Amino acid sequence: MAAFEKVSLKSAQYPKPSGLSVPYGTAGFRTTATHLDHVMFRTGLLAALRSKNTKSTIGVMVTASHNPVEDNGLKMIDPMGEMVAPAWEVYATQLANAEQEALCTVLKEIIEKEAINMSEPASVFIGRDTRPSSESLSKAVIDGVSCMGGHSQDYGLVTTPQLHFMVLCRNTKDGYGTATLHGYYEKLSKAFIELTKNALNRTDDQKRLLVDGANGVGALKLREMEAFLKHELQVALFNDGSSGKLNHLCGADYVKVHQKAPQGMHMGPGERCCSFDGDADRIIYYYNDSAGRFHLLDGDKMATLISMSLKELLTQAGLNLQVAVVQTAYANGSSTRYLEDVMKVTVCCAKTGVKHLHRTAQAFDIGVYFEANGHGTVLFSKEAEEKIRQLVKHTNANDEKKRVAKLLASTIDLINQAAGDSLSDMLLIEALLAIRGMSIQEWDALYTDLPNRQLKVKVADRRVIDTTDAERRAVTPAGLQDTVDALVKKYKQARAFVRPSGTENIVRVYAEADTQEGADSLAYEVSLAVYRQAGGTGEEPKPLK
Ligand code: G16
Repeated sequence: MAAFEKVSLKSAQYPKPSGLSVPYGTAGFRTTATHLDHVMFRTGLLAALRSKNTKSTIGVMVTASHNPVEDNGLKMIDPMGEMVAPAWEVYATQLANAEQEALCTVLKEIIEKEAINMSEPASVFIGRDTRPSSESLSKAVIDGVSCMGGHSQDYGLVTTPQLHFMVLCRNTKDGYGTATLHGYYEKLSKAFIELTKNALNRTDDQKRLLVDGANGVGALKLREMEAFLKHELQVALFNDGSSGKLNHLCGADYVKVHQKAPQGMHMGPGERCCSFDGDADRIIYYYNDSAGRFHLLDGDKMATLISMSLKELLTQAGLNLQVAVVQTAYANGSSTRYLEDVMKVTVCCAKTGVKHLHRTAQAFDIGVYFEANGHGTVLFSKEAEEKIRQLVKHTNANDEKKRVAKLLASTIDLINQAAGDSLSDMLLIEALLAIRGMSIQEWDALYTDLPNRQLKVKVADRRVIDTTDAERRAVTPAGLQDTVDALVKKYKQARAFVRPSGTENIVRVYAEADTQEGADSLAYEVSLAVYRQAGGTGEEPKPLK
């Protein structure tokens, strides 16, 4: 077959470094950029196969998101804009790690197993972040697609969720949107302006938002979108990439993990601020109070505000639809208690990784899913969306119910249901706060987070840690969970867990307790246990100062 000859020839340009093995992790492949040429080329091959297999357009986003600028990676996007199906993650890993001579055999095995009709056309959308390595790596993906006789559309610099949006638009017949950047900005901005019309007497101060662009692609795209927002949001943009380094001392991950403001942000007391991550699929809010104390409003707080607002609107509209919230083990204990006990919302816990949360959220009329790190969105079932849109059109419904149904319909239009999206989530939070006439301080006061701490531990092989119960308990190495359990008992209102990261070569430790000293000390003690019982390397963890 001509395609395989081409693959053999072309793959020589993208040789696999011998002995190198890269897994498809929490959100795709991710490692040092210089190790990725062959992975990109081979994923291009696979994306073309997935396209033939699903008779749909597939996406490949070249990014390493929150990782340092030296890293890179990619995320594969399935037809409905969601993360690629688990079976194809396995194929991606097999293909990426096949030795050069075995490449065509592995390809043929996948084709056979999935009964792929090779005469089908293939279409792949490609995007990339602002890393210096991203452009050439995306060319390798395009080469892979073309070897399989596929057609690529290269969107160039886009945020990850923008590419998810393009893929979803292309594959839906019912007009989810137009698969262009213009279509994306127009859809979101129109919905945002519709919603904020309901917020009367908004002052310029209330419209002002300070944004940390993580020196990444999100900053560029926010600048492009501003013109569409018609001054309904007045953005002061910091870390826009013009001088600083991507994700360095800034961005959503830095702010969340270090629980402090990013560098280069000039925050006045009480000013509403937010940070994107490197590919703009996460967002974190925060402010300094008048005493200069830093307050973080993370994914849990966003899920709370969004689900609370949706529940109230549904009640006002007289619509009986179930709202559920999906979290992960990182969700602050206070948020789960507030959602369950005060708001009476169904709460589910999924494994880390948006792909897991997304699937869990699909089971509900309205599934609000957020990781504490700020990655999340809202999914509306077809039936839920239909009920809302019908009420808007319903001639006999009373005016107030119709007005509320319109608010809900605009909310649906504002949300990027394909993926967590910094731009879309930011506009949603801004619109909800405006409509509710709620300040960031009032939002923050809904509940008080339990003090918590996240740490990273370096080990020789992070795969020695295996977990269960949505990653809340370690099954291996033997004895580690017993140690964690014993440590947790020493502290009040405490909880801790360990899990191997799927994006960085480390083990993550999370601890919470009734005081910050307690959370810090528990996190340190658990880190030490990981270091000692799971093959730690480098320096032993030290107590936090
Ligand atoms: C990715 C995933 C997130 C996950 C994060 C950290 O985020 O999309 O779902 O929470 O990695 O994962 P881990 O703890 O396994 O390293 P991003 O924004 O880096 O793509």
